[in-house]
Amino acid sequence: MTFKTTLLASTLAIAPIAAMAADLTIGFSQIGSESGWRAAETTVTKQEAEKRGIDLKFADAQQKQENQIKAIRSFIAQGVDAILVAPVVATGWDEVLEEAKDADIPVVLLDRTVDADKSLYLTAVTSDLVHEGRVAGEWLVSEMGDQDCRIVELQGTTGSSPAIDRKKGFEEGIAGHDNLQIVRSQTGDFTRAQGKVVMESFLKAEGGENICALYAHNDDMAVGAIQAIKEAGLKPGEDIKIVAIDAVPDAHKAIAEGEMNATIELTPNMAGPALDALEAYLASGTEPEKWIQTESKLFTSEDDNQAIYDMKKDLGY
Ligand code: GZL
Repeated sequence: MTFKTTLLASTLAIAPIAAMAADLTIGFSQIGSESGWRAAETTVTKQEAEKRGIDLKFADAQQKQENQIKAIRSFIAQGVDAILVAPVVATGWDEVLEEAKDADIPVVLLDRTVDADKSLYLTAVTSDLVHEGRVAGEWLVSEMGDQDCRIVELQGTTGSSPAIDRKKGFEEGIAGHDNLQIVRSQTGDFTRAQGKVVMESFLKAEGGENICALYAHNDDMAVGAIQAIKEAGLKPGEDIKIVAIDAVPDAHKAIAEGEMNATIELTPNMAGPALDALEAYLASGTEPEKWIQTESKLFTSEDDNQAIYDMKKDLGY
């Protein structure tokens, strides 16, 4: 074939996919807006859909699984081309995912996983949640050396895959270092408000002087806890070391101001890889890997956190 024919053929080949994307209607069952990171994920998902000319049907579940299941059933009834789900908890999805499969509607999981047969969803776009927890634990090991350190832990939403896996990873990260002990661990439901309330209860129960470090499963709970630590007359980031996950702008700001020590970045752009996989699948049946993994990066006071804050602050968090 001549170059010209090849170019024409390849152009024609792209056209249907582009047309396919423009004709797509995709339902998105979002957990809610419990954290700055979640708000950014929603913003980016809408941007990614708009870039592709996709008609995105958005449903906010206010962190309730029954609302997500209702939304998925509504998307199925509307006959959408595909469904995105950020599953609030890991269990209880088999029935509704079977219904989507029976309707021949592919489902892609965003940022969290489910305890269901992998045949019930096309792919899951998530970070390595265990790795994130391990990096947090290993950072604290490097920070504390041989010093004794009584740790309190703010867990994410009970039963969610990030809460389960980030706890597991952190415990792996500190394993073998008996000078590091988790003395309190409780859910703060990934929110600033609950992070503050639970940290206040930790301070009251343990005595602030007896707490060396806080590990929070997300930055929003850490930011709430920072307020509680200050109100207890202690210096967050100094009297109590703080490590969390997400790398939202306010975490970079807190690190720049010496009130927090480390965070692990979670990209809010899960939708880009998800929509790319869906377009390839719907246009030509290309089956993606069951797990599309996003990167995780550790940020500490050695990074230019003010500059990163300035860059991230307008990204929809
Ligand atoms: C993790 C994601 C978590 C974020 C929180 O993949 O599901 O949910 O870390 C959010 O900020 O609430």
